[in-house]
Amino acid sequence: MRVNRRTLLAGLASLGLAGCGGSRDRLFGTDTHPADYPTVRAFRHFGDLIAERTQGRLRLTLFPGGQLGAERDTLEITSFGGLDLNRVNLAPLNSIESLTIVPSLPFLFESEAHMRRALDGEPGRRVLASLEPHGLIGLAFYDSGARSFYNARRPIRTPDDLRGMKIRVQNSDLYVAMIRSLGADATPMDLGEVYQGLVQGVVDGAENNWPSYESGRHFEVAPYYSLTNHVMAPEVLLMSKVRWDRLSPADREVVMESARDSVPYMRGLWDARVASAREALLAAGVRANLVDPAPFRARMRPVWESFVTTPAQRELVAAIVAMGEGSA
Ligand code: GTR
Repeated sequence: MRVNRRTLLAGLASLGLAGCGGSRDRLFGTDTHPADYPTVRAFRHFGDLIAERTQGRLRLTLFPGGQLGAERDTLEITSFGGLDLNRVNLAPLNSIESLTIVPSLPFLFESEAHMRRALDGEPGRRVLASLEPHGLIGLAFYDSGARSFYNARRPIRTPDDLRGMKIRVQNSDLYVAMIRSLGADATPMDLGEVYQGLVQGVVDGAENNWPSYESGRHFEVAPYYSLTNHVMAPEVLLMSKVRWDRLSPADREVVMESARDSVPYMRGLWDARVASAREALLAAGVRANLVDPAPFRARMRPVWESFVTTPAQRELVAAIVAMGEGSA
């Protein structure tokens, strides 16, 4: 059953559980994905570590499956203290904090290894720290692999194949610009609306990684999956600063370390899920095709130029590029 989120949040608030003080021991969290998705399983593992390390004093109650709403809405609620913990993609943070645009840039990372290295290192720490003035404590990055295009019409081999198509993107101006630069029409839409959007022809296609393409069952209505691997924007695990500020220094350390310790667990789940989703989808008849990324990458120059504008963003781009295989 779907929980009415207004009622639920009002209920949490009236119980004094949603950011209203006291020495409560519950941590309320949300994730847009269903219970078996790697982000949600890792989130639970994070909660288990916290419970174990506080002898059961701090416990996580997690609402998965988008029960509490789309990422941009739950993000707002989290920054005001109405929710304690949230796992979102970096994209809906792009309009909130400009440094988050950098790891979201198309064709920034040369490989998954490069992405993990950069996010585990100083560049990742810089992005997580940039969220605090917005009421959010960045705890850790989770993997989201690489996103590729899928659609109901034809295989995409060059940007021209996208011409005239309506492509759903996450709620980020960066991705609207990316799609326009490829000659297609961009339609920002919440994840929960994409399946129906594809069925009704509101959009012709979308883009995502193998596990989300499978989990949302989008492959049923958009069976051409073209491996552009154009974006590797990670997932991020967040805590509301309102809640963070009320934790003791010792509990903050527990929360931070438990988040970090859940990352290797998540990566194991992630790699296995990418492999199983790919196998299941190919067996289900998805028509996947390899793509030469060069002409797609070439179209991204003006996008980078208009979205990387501050010295802090430029320094971050340089730091990440310097960690790539090509610069070794
Ligand atoms: C998924 C990601 C979600 C959400 C979704 C989307 O890969 O895990 O957090 O951002 O993509 O496309 O909306």
